[in-house]
Amino acid sequence: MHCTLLGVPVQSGSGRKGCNMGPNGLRAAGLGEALAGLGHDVVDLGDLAPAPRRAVSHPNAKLKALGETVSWLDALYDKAFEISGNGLPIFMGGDHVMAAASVAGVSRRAKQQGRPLFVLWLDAHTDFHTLESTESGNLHGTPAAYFTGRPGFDGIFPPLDAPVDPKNVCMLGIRSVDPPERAALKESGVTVHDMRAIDESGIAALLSSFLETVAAEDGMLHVSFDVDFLDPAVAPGVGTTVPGGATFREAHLVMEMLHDSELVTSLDLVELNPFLDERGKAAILLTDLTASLFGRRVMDRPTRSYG
Ligand code: EXY
Ligand code: MN
Ligand code: MN
Ligand code: MN
Repeated sequence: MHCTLLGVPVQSGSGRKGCNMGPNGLRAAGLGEALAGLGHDVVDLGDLAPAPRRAVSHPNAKLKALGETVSWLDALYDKAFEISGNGLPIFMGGDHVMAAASVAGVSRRAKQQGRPLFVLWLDAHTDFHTLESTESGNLHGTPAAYFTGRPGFDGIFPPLDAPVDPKNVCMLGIRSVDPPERAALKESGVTVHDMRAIDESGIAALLSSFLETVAAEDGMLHVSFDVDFLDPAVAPGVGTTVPGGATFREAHLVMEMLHDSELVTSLDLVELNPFLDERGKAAILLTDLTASLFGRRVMDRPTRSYG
């Protein structure tokens, strides 16, 4: 596999500092070396720079750092489309607002290839706020609303050439949803598996069923991995910890199953905040999880065909 690493050191969407060190945290934890050690062809493009600022404004006065954040999205949207044409891009965040542009860019690529894009959203949060509904004003709470084509982003976020069908989005690990997000999700067609669903059904059954659909429709699959999907006990290096998250083994199982499915075509690793981490604990776990997605295993297993 040809893997392209791209650092996206945006932190303005999170309302706090430290996520801009995320790409270097992953490099220090040995992400590139881990993938190369598994036999992959790895290129690290270094860090993206934001595009020149556009004049943008919105009536919601709570929005934080709109202009700065949009300049990152403008740059990443084009870059994501470009690099998704050659191998598997890994977008190293940076806060989760960057998924607005990484997903929109790879969705444009999927449209060009005549295939549907599916998104697996691994997160404590649904990030389904519009620019109107966000209470915190932190734009990392909005990307899933944007790329599924919810209204109100026009002329502010990059033009969305290929909205992702909400029915193609599966959210896993959810345990913090704001009331306006809950109401909008109910109408949307997005599949939301909260932690209770994981407790009751087991994470493997929920993921298998989604992968069946991706394969049956010959979809491309983008995985957006927010560090706060994980329980804070195993991954303290994130600004938005929510107790009761995925365990070390649940997370590895997800990544191992994704590997065996051979369906993943792009990946975000977001919200790592090395300033809040404990001796690289979250950075190392995120690196090890990514290695599982790219084929690290205890014992050999056959790939599994879905669909
Ligand atoms: N729903 C909350 C808000 O809108 O502020 C929390 C969003 C956290 C987003 C993190 C990255 O996943
Ligand atoms: Mn190459
Ligand atoms: Mn998130
Ligand atoms: Mn989150």
